[in-house]
Amino acid sequence: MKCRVCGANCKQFLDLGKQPIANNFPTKEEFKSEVFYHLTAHFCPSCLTIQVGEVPDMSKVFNKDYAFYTGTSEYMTRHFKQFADRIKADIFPGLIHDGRRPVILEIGTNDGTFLQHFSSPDGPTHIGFEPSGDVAEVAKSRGIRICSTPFESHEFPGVGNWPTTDVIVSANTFAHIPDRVGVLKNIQKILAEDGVWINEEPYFGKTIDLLAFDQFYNEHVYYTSIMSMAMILTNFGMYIESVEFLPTHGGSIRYFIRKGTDDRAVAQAFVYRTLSNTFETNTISHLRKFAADVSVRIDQLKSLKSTGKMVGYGAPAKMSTVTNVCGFGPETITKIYDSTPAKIGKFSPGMHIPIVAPDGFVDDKSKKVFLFIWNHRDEVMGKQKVIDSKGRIRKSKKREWITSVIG
Ligand code: DWN
Ligand code: SAH
Ligand code: ZN
Repeated sequence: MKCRVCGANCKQFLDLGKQPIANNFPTKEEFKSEVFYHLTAHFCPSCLTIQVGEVPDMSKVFNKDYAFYTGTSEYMTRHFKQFADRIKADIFPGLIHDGRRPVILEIGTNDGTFLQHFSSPDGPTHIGFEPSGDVAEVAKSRGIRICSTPFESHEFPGVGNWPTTDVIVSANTFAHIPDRVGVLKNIQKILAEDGVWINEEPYFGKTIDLLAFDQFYNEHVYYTSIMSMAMILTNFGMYIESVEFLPTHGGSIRYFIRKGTDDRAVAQAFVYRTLSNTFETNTISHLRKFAADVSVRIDQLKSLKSTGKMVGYGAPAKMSTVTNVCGFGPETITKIYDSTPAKIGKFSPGMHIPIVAPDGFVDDKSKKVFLFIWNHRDEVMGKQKVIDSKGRIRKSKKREWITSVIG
């Protein structure tokens, strides 16, 4: 395939076969009309971008039936509150000196878990871009101004008509948009000269360490490395000011990105150096080794089919990749407990495992549980304590918890 960013020929390193749309939970009547695509991953030797091959039509992915709501995790809710507090305390004061209202824009607002902290009438000027209608409605009910056009195709009026934006935030969304060049052009256009774009997403170095092959699915079009980000940003007159590593989604990276060019190259060189000896320096050979290790891991997981039935806990998008790659249907995983109302009563994409409400889990007799939300392990384990009628905490049931990832 040709690289979506620079047009060079890419090298394929991973093939996870035919896959359904990961967040499309069908009803029984919809089994026949499910859309499938071929999930492969590729490396561009020219701009170092890692990306999937085929992506389904985005209107089939991000629409009124989008099933992921950020607010389903208490941990992520706290994470975004802390992030918002930090922007108010540390970032705004450095940018706003004349008492005017700051301007903040979010790409991929979802249910407004982050942007709700900026939506009060006396707060900053804010706007959230969110094309998925159902989650956007929740955001709107929180007083958030929503633009439903995909960010990269929004025609911002010329300078003077759109207030230059002080802070742009994208969390787990930049990697979801195939037209990366379109996103970067619009950011370039609207970001204030001294503004900052803060982008966070799962870090691919961590995905490699954990063998987290389930981070590959149709929504994750790109897999971030600092080197690739730095190279692409240079072409758009931007640079990475600093990075932070976060525990969210199993290991994420947060980039602070500013406008600027050559004189900031020193900062970039520092970033590269801190990451030497990781996959960042030797990409294609590391990627091939990763793919070989993934294949061994998948074979190990497939062998679970012969060791008795299990139940699943959490029905994330990652679950779609695991169940479809390993061939786990209801004969192996009888049901999956998940707290999202939009998923309950439906079936898992492709393999059609029933999704049920989490209440029944406490009485479930299964000894083996496949924890698909390994990234929320602490939060899930915190919920396993059983409180008896006298309010005493009893030990949780002894169960074996299995995950797709290692470690
Ligand atoms: O990048 C993305 C991230 C931000 O979120 C999107 N492409 C889609 C989504 O990825 P995911 O589906 O892998 O996300 P999670 O956060 O791993 O999925 C959480 C799922 O688990 C939800 O369906 C809610 C459910 N859940 C639960 O049943 N019990 C979550 C928790 C914490 C729980 O205790
Ligand atoms: N920021 C949230 C949601 C991440 S899921 C979080 O970190 O939890 C990705 C979100 O991006 C979805 O809500 C999806 O509808 C939205 N999205 C997808 N394509 C987009 C685009 N082109 N422009 C803006 N938002 C987009
Ligand atoms: Zn490229």
